[in-house]
Amino acid sequence: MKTTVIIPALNEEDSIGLVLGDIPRDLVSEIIVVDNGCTDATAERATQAGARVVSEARRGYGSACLRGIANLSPDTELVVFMDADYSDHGGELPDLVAPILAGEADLVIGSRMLGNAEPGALLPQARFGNRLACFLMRVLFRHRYTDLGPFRAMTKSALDRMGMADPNFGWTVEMQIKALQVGLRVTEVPVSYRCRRGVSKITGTVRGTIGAGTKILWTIFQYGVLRKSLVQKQDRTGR
Ligand SMILES: Nc1nc2c(ncn2[C@@H]2O[C@H](COP(=O)(O)OP(=O)(O)O)[C@@H](O)[C@H]2O)c(=O)[nH]1
Ligand SMILES: [Mg+2]
Repeated sequence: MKTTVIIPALNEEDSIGLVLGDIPRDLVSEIIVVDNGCTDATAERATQAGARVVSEARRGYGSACLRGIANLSPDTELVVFMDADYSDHGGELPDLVAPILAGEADLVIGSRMLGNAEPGALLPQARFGNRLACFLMRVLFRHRYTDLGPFRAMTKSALDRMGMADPNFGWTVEMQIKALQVGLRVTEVPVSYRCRRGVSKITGTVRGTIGAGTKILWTIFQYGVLRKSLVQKQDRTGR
């Protein structure tokens, strides 16, 4: 399957080359790094390391992911997302896509809870937030997720069916909820996770933690309690 990796990046010049260097190129047709207004050398380093760099002026993790999706070549069949901070192990990409290639899943979440997270790589607030979000999704959507990890793979058709929209921190949980709503086959595989290079923008900051925590809970509440559905969303946006 023609595979593209999308990597949202905000000032990750110390790590982007390492991230790109570990991705098994024989399995991947293209790597898109989304420069979300970097003020360092991330874009140059990503280009040097063989990625296609596209820019998104609107800040936010989801906005960057959406820009990456808008730049997929039309024949892409499989899409992988991962972070730019060298926390995810790109070398594990074959394990992540295996259930899709075997025809057994449409969406695969790399779970750091089932896998090996290096001590300190997942901060206590991130662990707590993941556990709480997964508990709420289990209660409201009757599916047992163990993580909201960024390293994930899906078919392009699954991605299209989910109609992703969140511009920032709600991105991962929105995807996991919509996957259930549209009836995708979802699975998790254990992945490793290492301490990031450079400076954390989300869970390593008070602002990021509060912003992400609030947005994740609000997203679950909207879909689970207010019953905002994908269909309603599509009506509103005209898509
Ligand atoms: N495009 C984009 N990427 C972001 C933004 N904030 C964080 N990132 C990227 O998203 C990933 C996760 O952010 P990170 O700071 O590592 O969050 P943490 O893992 O929770 O500490 C990294 O690859 C960042 O470069 C943002 O506003 N826009
Ligand atoms: Mg990180």
